Amino acid sequence: MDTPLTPTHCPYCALQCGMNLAPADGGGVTVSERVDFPVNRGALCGKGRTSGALLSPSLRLTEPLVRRDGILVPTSWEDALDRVAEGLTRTRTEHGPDACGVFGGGGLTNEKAYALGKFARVVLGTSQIDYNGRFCMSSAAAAGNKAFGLDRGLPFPMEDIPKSGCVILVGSNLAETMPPALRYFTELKENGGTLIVIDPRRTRTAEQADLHLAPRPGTDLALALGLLHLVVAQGRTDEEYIRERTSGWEETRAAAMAHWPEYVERITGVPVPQLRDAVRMFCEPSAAMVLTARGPEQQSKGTDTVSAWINLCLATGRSGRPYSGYGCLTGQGNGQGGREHGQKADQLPGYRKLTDPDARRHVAGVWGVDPDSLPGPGLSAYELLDSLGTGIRSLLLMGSNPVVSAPRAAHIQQRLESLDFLAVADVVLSETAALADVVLPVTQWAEETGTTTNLEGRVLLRRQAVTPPDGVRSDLYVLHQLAARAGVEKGFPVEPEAVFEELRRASAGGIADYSGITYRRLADENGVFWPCPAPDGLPQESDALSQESDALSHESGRLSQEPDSQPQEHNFQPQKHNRPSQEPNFHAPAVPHPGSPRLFLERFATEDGRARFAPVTYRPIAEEPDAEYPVLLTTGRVVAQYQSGAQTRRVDELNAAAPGPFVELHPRLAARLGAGEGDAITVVSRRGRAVAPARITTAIRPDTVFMPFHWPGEGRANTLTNPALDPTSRMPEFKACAVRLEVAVRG
Ligand SMILES: Nc1nc2c(c(=O)[nH]1)N[C@H]1C(S)=C(S)[C@@H](COP(=O)(O)OP(=O)(O)OC[C@H]3O[C@@H](n4cnc5c(=O)[nH]c(N)nc54)[C@H](O)[C@@H]3O)O[C@H]1N2
Ligand SMILES: Nc1nc2c(c(=O)[nH]1)N[C@H]1C(S)=C(S)[C@@H](COP(=O)(O)OP(=O)(O)OC[C@H]3O[C@@H](n4cnc5c(=O)[nH]c(N)nc54)[C@H](O)[C@@H]3O)O[C@H]1N2
Ligand code: SF4
Ligand SMILES: [Mo]
Repeated sequence: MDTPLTPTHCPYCALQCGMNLAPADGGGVTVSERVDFPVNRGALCGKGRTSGALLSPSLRLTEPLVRRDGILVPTSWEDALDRVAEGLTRTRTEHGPDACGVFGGGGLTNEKAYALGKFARVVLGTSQIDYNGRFCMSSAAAAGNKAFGLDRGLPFPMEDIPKSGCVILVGSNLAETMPPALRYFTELKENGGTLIVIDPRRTRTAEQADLHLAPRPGTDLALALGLLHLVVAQGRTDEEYIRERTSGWEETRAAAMAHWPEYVERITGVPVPQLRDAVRMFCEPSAAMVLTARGPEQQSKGTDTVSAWINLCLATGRSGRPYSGYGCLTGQGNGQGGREHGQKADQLPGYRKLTDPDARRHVAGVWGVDPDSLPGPGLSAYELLDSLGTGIRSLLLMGSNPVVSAPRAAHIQQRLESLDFLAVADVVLSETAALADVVLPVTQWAEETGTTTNLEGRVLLRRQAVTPPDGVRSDLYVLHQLAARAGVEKGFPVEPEAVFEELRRASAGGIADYSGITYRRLADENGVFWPCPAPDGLPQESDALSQESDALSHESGRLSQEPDSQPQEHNFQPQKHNRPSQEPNFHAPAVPHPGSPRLFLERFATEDGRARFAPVTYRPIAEEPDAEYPVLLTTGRVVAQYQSGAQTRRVDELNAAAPGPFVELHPRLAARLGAGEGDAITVVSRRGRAVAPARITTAIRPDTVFMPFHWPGEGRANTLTNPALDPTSRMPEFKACAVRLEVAVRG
């Protein structure tokens, strides 16, 4: 007999690889290949293949925990939820709503991210909500919004990559961070295109490159400006495109011309001939792309750095043309959708601005509250965590493990410990959950249904494949119960599809418009790209939902307002489709919008339809090496561990492949220190010290060391990192800080 297969998507990264799940003998699931999903066509990395392991009740949380006499002990759901409600209510009463904080995650489904943002604003009435995506792609988002009027990581599907003529990958090690995506770059080369990789390390990705540039960490801004200088000097700009489709060129050109190649070589360490080779390879083909990831983005000037790469694409006429343009490789499972629906400090669903009166009116209408009751923007992720125990006294945390992943982590751990009350919803007892007063064990991926939006902007349906263990409830249930305890009986449905139906209405007319997307379509069409407006305005409300929203009551008194019946004007036109007209047709049933795989082909999402240059200039990292701290530390990932490791450190096969932290360093640096392979190296920064074994390799610059950040304890890389923030995106400088090295113990 055939085993029933559930087609779904991986719980981990933003590629959201398709996979099939079948119930396994003795519980859990068997993961198998799912070839009908185009992004990975069946291929999975080791994390995806082993993702079923974490369903085992022996590895995950199966009952709520509360702290008694300093120790976490099992309790009932009623008791756990009562305590969370009490903790939050007490803080709210004693210190006001803004003393309650909420911290979310880019791994949460769209439904959860939406409900969490609504919970913060409507139930807690707090402005203090942000999420770990701030540590991820916020710099690229800020630069993309500025230049294009819209932030969708990739404005084209991955399948366009092999059809390009040249791709520059800036600070992405996708051979380790999204292994199945490497295929697109292999195909690019097979088709005669070229690959340039920019990384201080000769990574597995860099090994695939036709040209590898290895700049000093934190100097990508100078590098991009130097390339633009050469583009101008060599007369390789696309003047017609600049005239027709952009604004702000003159100032930007002038700024770039101050960055002479020789000056750029001095800053970056990349020889001028390599800069010239890169310009030639990028400019000669008729189509070319720049894709950035965390390398250039996780810097205290990440936004300007991404702007400089966008400038290069605009000056050469690349963006908004077939198989060309700028894209950001988003990281977390729902890194894209998680940044669109309101768990960000400054944001309402549909990628709306919290400060925009029309946006407030629209969303308040859907929520059935007074627009004036919605708080304003709050603190960014690091600033929020930094204010714990002082400004913020109680925190509800869902989908992040900042004890391991936040910069200056020892300080953040202290801040978490100084809270009056901490509640953590998680699948496992993460290092952060271990500090909580109440731990809520929630359902994960294969145990529930929900949508995610992958790095291409493709909205996907993740389906439930197994029944969760008895003691476990969903994040949506948690929010529903907490809202009810605060007197908000309606508006927080437990059913994911009901939340999605409301999200459709809340996003309607916004930038990230999901109103034309339904669960049915997602199942039938294998994903739909946003924006996807409903063809005849707002979607039909389901009966259940209209009751939900109409009856929404609020602690501070019932504030009723009819939901907006008019969709807002789109501020841009999705490109033309080869489907029938999208004009409303009052005689025939409206034709569904096909979704928008490719953006900007006709115009950009700015008011005038033009892309905006940004006249950025170089500035150094926040903490340059000096006599006391002479070496640069950069941080990142290895293929077998995911993020803070809360999930993957529990999987045997992955631990065998990547058992612990290490310090990667060049033989010349090792020789200066007198360190041998495997020797314990103490790495000291102004924030603290960490110890890990030496891994000696010529694949890294001699002035730089690299540590992965997946582990807690003495090898925690984030004990060292610098929380210097980008002024626009508030992204911390994970990718460069000054350290000194000592040999701790001979191995
Ligand atoms: N195995 C695995 N896969 C993952 C994840 C994981 O934790 N583990 N996390 C997911 C998430 S959330 C994300 S955000 C993505 C991240 O995906 P990537 O961005 O590919 O990952 P990182 O390793 O953080 O950084 C990429 C590269 O940047 C380089 N780099 C360091 N400093 C600089 C610099 O100053 N300039 C440049 N140009 N490069 C620099 C590093 O050497 C590294 O090779 O991966 C996703 N996939
Ligand atoms: N030094 C350094 N630090 C970094 C980075 C770096 O490159 N260098 N990268 C940064 C980046 S890009 C990122 S994205 C962050 C990520 O760092 P974190 O925010 O810590 O990410 P995760 O480890 O994925 O944590 C997710 C937690 O949520 C839990 N979880 C999973 N699914 C669910 C769910 O559905 N509901 C709930 N309630 N919980 C769930 C997991 O078990 C885990 O404990 O780290 C950042 N930190
Ligand atoms: S590449 Fe990402 S989405 Fe694909 S299997 Fe690996 S972790 Fe999962
Ligand atoms: Mo990330």
